Amino acid sequence: MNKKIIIPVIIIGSLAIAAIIAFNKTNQTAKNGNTTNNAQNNNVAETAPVVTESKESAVKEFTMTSFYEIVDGQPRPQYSLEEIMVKKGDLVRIKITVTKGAHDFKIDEFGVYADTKELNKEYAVEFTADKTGEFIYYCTKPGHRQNGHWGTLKVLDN
Ligand SMILES: [Cu+2]
Repeated sequence: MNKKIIIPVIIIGSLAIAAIIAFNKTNQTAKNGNTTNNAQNNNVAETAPVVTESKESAVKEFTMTSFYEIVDGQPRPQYSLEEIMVKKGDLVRIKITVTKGAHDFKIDEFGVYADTKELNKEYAVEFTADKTGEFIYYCTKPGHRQNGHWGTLKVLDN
């Protein structure tokens, strides 16, 4: 009589304990999982705005036209901006639209080149001004630089 009752009690008790242990383990895993996810989310949330902010605040955008005009019977090619000033580390974006003639745009020291061959089409170059100094942007078409088709990029120390 007693044995008949005790054995089922032991079995049920064991099952109950096993179930409790299993449940606790699952809970811990779930908690750990959540903790990990939260940590990752926090990292993303903390990092993302900083990156975006620094990028946006550092982009220096310039827009210029590129063309020639006749001065004293001679063609005078030129850029509408004769000088561009940025700070070291800035991401520089220069938009160039040729409105008259055939021209291009080059900065040797930053490996920047745009073949701005289509009239009235906006071309853009982008680079990081990672060194200070004064650099010349110019048109490589024969005779253009000598006749004025150039400007100065000034990169200042922070
Ligand atoms: Cu030119």
